[in-house]
Amino acid sequence: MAKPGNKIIQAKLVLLGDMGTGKTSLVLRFVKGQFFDNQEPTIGAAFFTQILSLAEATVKFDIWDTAGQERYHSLAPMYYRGAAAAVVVYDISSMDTFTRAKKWVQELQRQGNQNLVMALVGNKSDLEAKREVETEEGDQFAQENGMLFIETSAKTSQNINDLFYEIAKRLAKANPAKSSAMHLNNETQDKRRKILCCSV
Ligand code: G3D
Ligand code: MG
Repeated sequence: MAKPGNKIIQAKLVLLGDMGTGKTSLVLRFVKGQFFDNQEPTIGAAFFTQILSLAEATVKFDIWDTAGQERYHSLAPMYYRGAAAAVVVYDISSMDTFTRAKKWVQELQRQGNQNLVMALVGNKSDLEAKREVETEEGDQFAQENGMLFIETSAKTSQNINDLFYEIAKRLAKANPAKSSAMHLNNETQDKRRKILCCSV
């Protein structure tokens, strides 16, 4: 819950990355605490919201989960334009998805929002036996590009909350105080949102 005097940040977050890397699964794990072995492919894009309360701020995420297929590529700018944060996802068991993730990072850099908080996520860390992308490779690329880096598993939920907490922390640092306790009093708006609270 928002603490009195705590700043509130509304942040658009976009998930990008190849189809099948686990973007929808990551969001469903974060927003609903669920995971499906047979996750329906996303068509176009899907929208989710979630609130995270940190000690220093309450962050209200508007999350756009994109489809990832090449045929939807031309729609991507619609989702990353105006975003405060972008999460680029690859699958640690597929080098092709890492190559594709690097391309997304380059595209995000070209679109020129200097303040964009970017995270590189190596998902499916539970598939260690099938790993094709070493942790160091992901970490190094992320460092070179000023991104957060984390390996996650939507399946086991490893590091999923940490990913969003780290992004929220960076957003809180980057954002000057913004008003609007009113948003949090709006029960209709928040009815479907699960409020997570943490002590970080
Ligand atoms: P996408 O939204 O990036 O296209 P999805 O990816 O979330 O639809 O996930 C694609 C497939 O990967 C799904 O399986 C899903 O269950 C699986 N998956 C997602 N995250 C993980 C993970 O962390 N570990 C493992 N082992 N699998 C994961 P299907 O069978 O439906 O293709
Ligand atoms: Mg999807």
